[in-house]
Amino acid sequence: MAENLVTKIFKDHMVSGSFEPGEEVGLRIDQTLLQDATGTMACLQLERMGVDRVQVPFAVQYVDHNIIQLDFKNPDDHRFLQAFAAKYGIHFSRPGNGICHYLHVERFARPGATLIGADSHTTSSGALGSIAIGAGGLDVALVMAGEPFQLEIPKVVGVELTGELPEWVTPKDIILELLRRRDVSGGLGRIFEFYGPGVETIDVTGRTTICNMIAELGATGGIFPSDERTREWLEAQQRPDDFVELAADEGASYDEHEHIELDKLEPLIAKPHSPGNVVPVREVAGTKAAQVCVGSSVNSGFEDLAIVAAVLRGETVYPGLVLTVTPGSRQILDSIARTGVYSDLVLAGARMLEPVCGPCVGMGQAPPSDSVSVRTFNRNFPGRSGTQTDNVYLTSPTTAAATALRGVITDPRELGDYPDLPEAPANPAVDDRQILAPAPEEEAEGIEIPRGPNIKPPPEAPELPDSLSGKVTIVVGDNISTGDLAPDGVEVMAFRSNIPEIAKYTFRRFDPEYHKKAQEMAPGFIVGGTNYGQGSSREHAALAPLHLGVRAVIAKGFARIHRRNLLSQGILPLRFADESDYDKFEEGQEWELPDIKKHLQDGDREIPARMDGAEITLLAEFSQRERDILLSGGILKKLRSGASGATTVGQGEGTGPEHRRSDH
Ligand code: MIC
Repeated sequence: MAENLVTKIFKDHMVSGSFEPGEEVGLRIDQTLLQDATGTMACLQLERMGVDRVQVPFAVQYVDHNIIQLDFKNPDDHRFLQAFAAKYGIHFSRPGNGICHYLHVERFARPGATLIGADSHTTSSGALGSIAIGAGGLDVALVMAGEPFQLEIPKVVGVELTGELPEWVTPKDIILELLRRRDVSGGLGRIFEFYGPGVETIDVTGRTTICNMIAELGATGGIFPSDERTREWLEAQQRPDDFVELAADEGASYDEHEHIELDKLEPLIAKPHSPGNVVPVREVAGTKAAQVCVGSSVNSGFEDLAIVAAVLRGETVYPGLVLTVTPGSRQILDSIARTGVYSDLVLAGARMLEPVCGPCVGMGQAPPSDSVSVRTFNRNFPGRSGTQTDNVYLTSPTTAAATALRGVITDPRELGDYPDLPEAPANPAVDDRQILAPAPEEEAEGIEIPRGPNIKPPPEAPELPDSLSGKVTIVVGDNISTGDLAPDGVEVMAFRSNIPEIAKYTFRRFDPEYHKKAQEMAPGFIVGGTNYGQGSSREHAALAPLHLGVRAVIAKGFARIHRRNLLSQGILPLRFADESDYDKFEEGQEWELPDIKKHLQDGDREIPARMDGAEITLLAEFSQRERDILLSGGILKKLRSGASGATTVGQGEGTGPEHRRSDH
């Protein structure tokens, strides 16, 4: 039967389960990725698993998020991670070398491979035909320890691209169009596979933009076929041997369809405060902007920066506005320097930042109070920029450039003729000297791992009692992001290695004293609306509530990665059987989950919850494996109790020759 690309790669990597929609399968993973803001917790948990070296064919640790180094905390983390990587067999990309997603697409992603990364935008590597999925640190650690990655077979959405993008309209507008159609949870449980004649018109940089922001749909991933554009890219990256042509079979079917006529697209923009709040740029044109930021983990490729430079060549950034530009990697920085893009930007007044995630996660460059900031980034959740009263719009580099020039949000088509762009250097400076190989196994034992005073062991859940009573610590609304649970920004993210400290910022946007209240009420419950825990993969959004005594989250619906993080840490993610029961919950009430242990053991899908004589039904929608994890009090406890968190199939088994490589 004709198969789509996702099905082919899944089948090639499945080590357990069967390929039925909704079935949980184990996937053999070829590569893992960590970044510094999620890496320390992942490493500390890997250490607890008792493995000496990673058991995955290729693992890499990037340092790109926590890089402001206000004091000892960030550099202590970097030092810890470098030593840990050397000892455990992980490649280490030094700070300043680039943003993990760009570097991975440049140097390591390859067609047909599977990649699990502790960052929601790991999906970027789908641009090169990988199945690339974001996960929490503990789940990535589990894969590094040699376990397959467990997930439900996703639905595959076939996105047919036809025609060609008009001038000034960019791949960013394609992903914004999908967000306009489906909003921030319209991709839940789905992988988006792009096909059709329009695909060849999108280069790898553009594909990276689309696959990066697939995460904003709540999707598991996005994938492009591996074609001539892929070959060109891999050849330029001096990795021709990684090329293999991959596409869906002729006539392959998909679970759902989208059709985007590229020539009919127009410049789009997501208004505050959600990436799904998309409208045509012309609808908000004229809005005064105080800041424009180009770059971050999306839209910081050569082509993205070249168009901004071309628009600004010989001009100056509007006086009432500040422009920042971030290249995605050292290689891109070198390319823009060699082609004059860098100097055009500098001369126009852009503030050039180093190749790190930077302002995208509130690492500096916060906008002024109550102002509008127009960014080519991927998220605009409230306060993420570092300014609590921010108004962040997300858009393409062309709209950003036009806005930087005029000082108000501007449809780039108003600028007239599309400028000539410099060609990207045919052979970018491929230089892996900033990626350190791990120490050889025989030297690893002797490596000491330095732990600064801010690096604290992660908490673990207590055992699940027979019946669980908990106080409602807070009732929150729909689309709560993990940024509300573990905020972005220099101040809070410096505590990514210190759960007791980061827990003090939990829900600070709603109640700065939440952490004290939750601790007094413990054991506690959180009550949420739909798409609870959207956004980032940060497991701190589960670890911090765990530290504060939260034992269950009851919500109308969960974002994929956060639900998994709660579960892996032994916190119950439960859904309302009847969503109107949400209204019955108030802060301070005490609810009981009677016989919860027995219900989980018996595999019950519906469980009761009681309060003062009232009873409602909650849904315990767990696989057997997930029930076992919850009954044990989280993955780490389950591992220690002898049973693996997943199947017992070793990582190396079933590795086809075409995917077995000694380096990656
Ligand atoms: C993000 O874009 O939200 C982040 C910062 O990259 C996160 C990772 C983190 O919180 O460290 C993500 O996307 O998972």
